[in-house]
Amino acid sequence: MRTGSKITPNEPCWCGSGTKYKKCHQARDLLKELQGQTGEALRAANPPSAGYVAVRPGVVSDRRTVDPSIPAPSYAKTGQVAGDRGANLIKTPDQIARMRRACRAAREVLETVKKAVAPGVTTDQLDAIAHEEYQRLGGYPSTLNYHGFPKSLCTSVNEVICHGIPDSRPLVEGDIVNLDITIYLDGMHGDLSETVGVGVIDDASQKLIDVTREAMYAGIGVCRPGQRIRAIGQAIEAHVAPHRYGVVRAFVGHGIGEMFHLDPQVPHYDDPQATFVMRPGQTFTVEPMINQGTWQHESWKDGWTAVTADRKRSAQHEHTLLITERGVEILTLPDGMPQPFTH
Ligand code: EYL
Ligand code: CO
Ligand code: CO
Repeated sequence: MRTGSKITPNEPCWCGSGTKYKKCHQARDLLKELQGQTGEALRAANPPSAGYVAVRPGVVSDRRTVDPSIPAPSYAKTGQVAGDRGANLIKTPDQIARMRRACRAAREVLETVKKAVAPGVTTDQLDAIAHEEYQRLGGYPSTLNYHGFPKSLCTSVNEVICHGIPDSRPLVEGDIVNLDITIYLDGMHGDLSETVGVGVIDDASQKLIDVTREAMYAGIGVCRPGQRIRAIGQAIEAHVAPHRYGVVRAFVGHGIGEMFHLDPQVPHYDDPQATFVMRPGQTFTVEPMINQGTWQHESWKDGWTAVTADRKRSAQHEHTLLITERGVEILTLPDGMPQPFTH
């Protein structure tokens, strides 16, 4: 760790390499300094609304076990994710049938967890409810031990952008919380999330949630065979721009199937590199994270939780989609809700 006086560019680097500082660690140090200042400066110049209290990490309960009779993905034991992200992106009719069942079950789990959201309920209690519901439906909670992730859903409260770990923190009236559910069922993953209010929430938070949902549907609405993935981010940015919200860039949607994360990556901003072309039989998610302020994030020391750099609130909605001959079908809609787009 370096402290005190600055090194000049032509002095030997502090790391002991013997190389001049300018040829060694100077660029990385400058970047670090800049990034370190960004969040603090943003928060000082433009603080979150009065009455917003920062979310603090709570206590994470012991790992829950899954009934050994439930088929689990290979990482369930190891925490290591194996497989080829780019293999077999076009699903067969059998794979599509299994995707439908997984996505329908994921929706059921989400609806069950949503009903339990109330002031005083801890996010760990939501994890316990989700954990039981996945198993009742014959499924494995896909996030559990995925790259070592410790819980059965992600609960992202207020300024938490995504990958919030369920813990001992009770939900408070006025909070917003994203519930991100993924089930592994019939050999397929089905992934969806919604942000909901806890009790009565302020108008600014409700508007953030509504615009985020609309932005997700704007992105889904451009999906059809022959369309580039880039069009999704363009549509989302166009919808969000008038509200001057931040569109998160660090976390993206993803192909999904036998593996939780497959190609393509699905940016929610306009990325000229997103040249992948949609074809019938592909399945992927659209899951924009939209912030009241800056699009930039910081990570908690736990290594999972991503928060907004200015600590303003963030919302997210997610669906799993199937590209059809005629357009797009949403696989994670609630039971009986008509498809909003052609398919
Ligand atoms: C686990 C793994 C770092 C999820 C999604 C849970 C979190 C942080 C490594 C993407 C990536 C959910 O698609 C997702 N949600 O919709 N990692 C995820 N984890 C995790
Ligand atoms: Co998800
Ligand atoms: Co996802």
